[in-house]
Amino acid sequence: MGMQSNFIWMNGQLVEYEKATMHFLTPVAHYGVGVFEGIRSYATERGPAVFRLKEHVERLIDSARLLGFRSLPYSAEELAAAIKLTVTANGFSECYIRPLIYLSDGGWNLNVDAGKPSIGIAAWEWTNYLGQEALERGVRANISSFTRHHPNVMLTKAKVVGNYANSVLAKTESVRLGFDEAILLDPQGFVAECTGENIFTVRQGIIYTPPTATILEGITRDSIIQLAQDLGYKVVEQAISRDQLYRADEVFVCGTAAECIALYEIDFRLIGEGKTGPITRALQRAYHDALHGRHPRSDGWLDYVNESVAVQLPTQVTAA
Ligand code: PPE
Repeated sequence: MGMQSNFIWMNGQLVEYEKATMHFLTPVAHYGVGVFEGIRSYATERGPAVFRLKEHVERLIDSARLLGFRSLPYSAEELAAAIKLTVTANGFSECYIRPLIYLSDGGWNLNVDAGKPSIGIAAWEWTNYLGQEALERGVRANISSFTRHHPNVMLTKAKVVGNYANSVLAKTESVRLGFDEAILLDPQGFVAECTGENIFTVRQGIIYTPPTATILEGITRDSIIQLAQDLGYKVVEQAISRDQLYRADEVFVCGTAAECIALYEIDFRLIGEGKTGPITRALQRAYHDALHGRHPRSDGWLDYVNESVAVQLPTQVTAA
């Protein structure tokens, strides 16, 4: 996977890729005290456009607040402008964007208040997150032997860096077992989400997805629910058991990196006809149309980078 780019935005400056480094003694590397976002920019007839930028920036700031940061050096408007600047500076027609707010400058003694938040934004070309075959055929998944975080153990609403050790455990186990992705159950034993995606099932024409209590409130999840309702499908948020997954007509996962991908086999059981089902396909098409500016929802969801009004960014970080 090439993560190369020309520039990474760090604390108010575009820094050359090779120079975008952080010190070994940066607390985020030792304790996972940071929050991040995963955003994508897509090619449209009007040039590159960032998908649901406002919602991603809001969640980034919210994640930081949930983790305990009391103030940030940049506003939502400034962060959105910095994200678009990073896309433009790198000249990608399509890319994945990774903002990270991390504890730096003396945040030891396990106290967020003892350090300062630093912010970086990288962009790279990230395609086929779940493999070459994923879009056409779908992928194979297992139920992980690892449980998703209890919300009193880790904040599941926030994209905290440290949370992802749980995803890494589940994904590594899954791939070593020969699967493509892992499904994690919540501490009560109901289906929560995948390592980097939310999950949906379809049975007898109705779409089901787990409630949000123990999962990340995915922005793709929200987009898919709206697109499904536009197409006239009923979407029900309810607890889903493992056997409800096995006997579903269709199961699919969605997330910014993965986009919208069918699970055609779970724990060695074929789901439906063992291929991407018709409702998953219809939602996949609607989602891709929305991403590329070809859907009635596109204008509300896309932020066209070349048409943005410039926002003046402070160059000095003045953290609280
Ligand atoms: N659950 C988890 C645990 C998760 O990490 C993601 C995104 C989602 C659900 C879907 O959220 P959204 O992107 O807002 O629809 N996972 C990000 C990180 C993936 C990675 O490997 O890193 C992503 O898709 O960007």
